[in-house]
Amino acid sequence: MSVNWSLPFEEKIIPSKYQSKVISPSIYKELHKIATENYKEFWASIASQLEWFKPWEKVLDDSNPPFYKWFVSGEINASYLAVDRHAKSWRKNKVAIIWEGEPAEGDKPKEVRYITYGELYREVNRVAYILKEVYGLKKGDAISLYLPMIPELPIFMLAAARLGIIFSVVFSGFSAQALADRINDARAKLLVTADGGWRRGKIVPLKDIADKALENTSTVEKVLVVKRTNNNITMKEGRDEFFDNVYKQVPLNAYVEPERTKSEDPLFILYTSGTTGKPKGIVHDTGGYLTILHATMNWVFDIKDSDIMWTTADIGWITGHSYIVFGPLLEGVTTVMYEGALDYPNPDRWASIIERYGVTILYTSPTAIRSFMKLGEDVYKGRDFSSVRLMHSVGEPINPEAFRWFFRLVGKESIPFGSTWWMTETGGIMISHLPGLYLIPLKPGTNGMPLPGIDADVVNENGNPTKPEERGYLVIRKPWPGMPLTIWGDPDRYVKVYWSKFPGIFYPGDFAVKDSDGYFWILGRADEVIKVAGHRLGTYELESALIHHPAVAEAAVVGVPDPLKGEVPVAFVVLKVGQKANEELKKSLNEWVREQVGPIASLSSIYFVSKLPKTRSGKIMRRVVKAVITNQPVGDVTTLEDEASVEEVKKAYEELK
Ligand code: 6R9
Repeated sequence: MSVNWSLPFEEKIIPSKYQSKVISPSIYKELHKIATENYKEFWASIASQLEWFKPWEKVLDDSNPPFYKWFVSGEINASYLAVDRHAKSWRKNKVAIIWEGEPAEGDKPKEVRYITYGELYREVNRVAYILKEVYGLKKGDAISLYLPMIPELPIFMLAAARLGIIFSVVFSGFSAQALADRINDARAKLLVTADGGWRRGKIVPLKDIADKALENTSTVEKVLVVKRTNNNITMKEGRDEFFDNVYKQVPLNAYVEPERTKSEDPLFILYTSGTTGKPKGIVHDTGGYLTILHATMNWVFDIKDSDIMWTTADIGWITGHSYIVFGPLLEGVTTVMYEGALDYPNPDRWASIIERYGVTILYTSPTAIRSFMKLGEDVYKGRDFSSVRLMHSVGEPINPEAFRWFFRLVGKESIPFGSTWWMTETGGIMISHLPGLYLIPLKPGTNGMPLPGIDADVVNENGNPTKPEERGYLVIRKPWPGMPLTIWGDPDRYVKVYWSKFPGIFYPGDFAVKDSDGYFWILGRADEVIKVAGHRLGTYELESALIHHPAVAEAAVVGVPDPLKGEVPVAFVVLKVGQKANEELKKSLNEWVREQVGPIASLSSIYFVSKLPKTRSGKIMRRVVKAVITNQPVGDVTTLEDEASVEEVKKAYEELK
């Protein structure tokens, strides 16, 4: 199948400021080949640049695939590497984290904190002291962190890592139910939350949501509450404690010895959406994860000691874990974090952040760029972007228009700007431009090429490599550092989801094409996962929420293209007999879903139908629903139970368009 994707496969741009780093795609391919053929040796050489307490005994244990273990028995500690090493060096007074709270109005935020490595060291140690001495937590225990974007979040992550306590950050836009599911699955003993968080001038009542979640959990013994918004909350005797009260009792110079965690010990669990209702707890190791971060911070971000790096994501997602917290701190640079929204209270808050802190490395998303673009260039007149020397995008495919616009506005068409492909499961960036190493020319919309040592390819249904410009599935053939250890508590599912479609090779679930120069273009998900404004959601999660509503009999949710958010979810709903289809019910269904899953799960439209396209065995054919509403050929429908259902979907959609 040869398809015209109307992508600018041929357009090549050489950023003038990185001219000396530019090499031709064919030379890069040779370098890539050598590293990838010798991937164990190659990754060992990268890992050896980190500081290990004890060297590994084996580079890769591949005796039980796909449960690979990297740098087996090597001893290393993520918190020691990200904090102690710098606090004990000349970087002691260097700023590790610049944090700004949500501004009330205007350009100047009320609250800004510059946390030096020396201070971070003290805070992380004091919090580790609390975890260890006050709550008696130890290596292998799990804790959940349900916090807004405040410095306590990275501090708790680093304190847990120091002790080998497995942390699970739950994005603060998730609902009580989603939080309860994640706490239960992780078997978390402690929950750390806040009274609330600021977003667009409103308080997100995190403690209230957490209280609701805790009604349905059994493992959490204690709750620590950080005061942020001072809203009224209820504290449960014997269970809840204000963080401040505990913290002030900890000796100022508390020191907690970092655990000699093993490379293959879990560092964290991060839940992500898949194709079934239950979120998957992706477990990351320690040594492999730090290795991929070290590699990508250098190759992809060309990181230097003088850099101010700003990743505009939320720490609740993998991008925040890797490139707000662990990546930048591992390299001893300054990382910027902000609370609230990029365009509140002023539409150009993001530009003001770049200017005020002199951001040099910018990592953002296509959705963010498109929302800036919508306002037109005048909004940014007079803004100084000259500090930015390199930028990348992540989270979803970037459309060439958005690429060109941002490249001109911020990049002055002279600095590297790529779209880095990776996912929660890969731990770090896998396909990208590598301005820190050698740079192949940019093409608007492409992802570039796989990193050295990353054996990615595009294959057809039979697992054979596709021809240039032919659509296929993205795969990764060889293990890499940063890959998951497993799905928490469900190793069979890990094998089934990622390693079974093409036996023995990793299947991420994305469609991709490779062009004739060998550049990769990731086109979007091949499964029932959608990216709404860069947030990963399973349509199945939304469906499960809908069918729990008393009025709903059946539901199908699919993602449809959206000019701003990339994709948005729309629902086709079959009501129970006797239920009235009206606007009021639509509203209540939407509220219901937001409540069940979280405010990020807003359905863009709801359509009522009397039947859904299903196979004869009763499975909803979302593929058919999606084809109908996106005006694509419906393809093979021989297994369809009732063809009239297709017409029904079409009619419902057309009528409301
Ligand atoms: C890092 C992150 C992973 C999914 C992935 C893919 C999409 C991410 C992309 C991209 C095209 C890019 N994706 N980066 N698609 N170009 N540069 O986003 O992780 O939330 O787990 O999502 O995001 O579809 O499969 P995660």
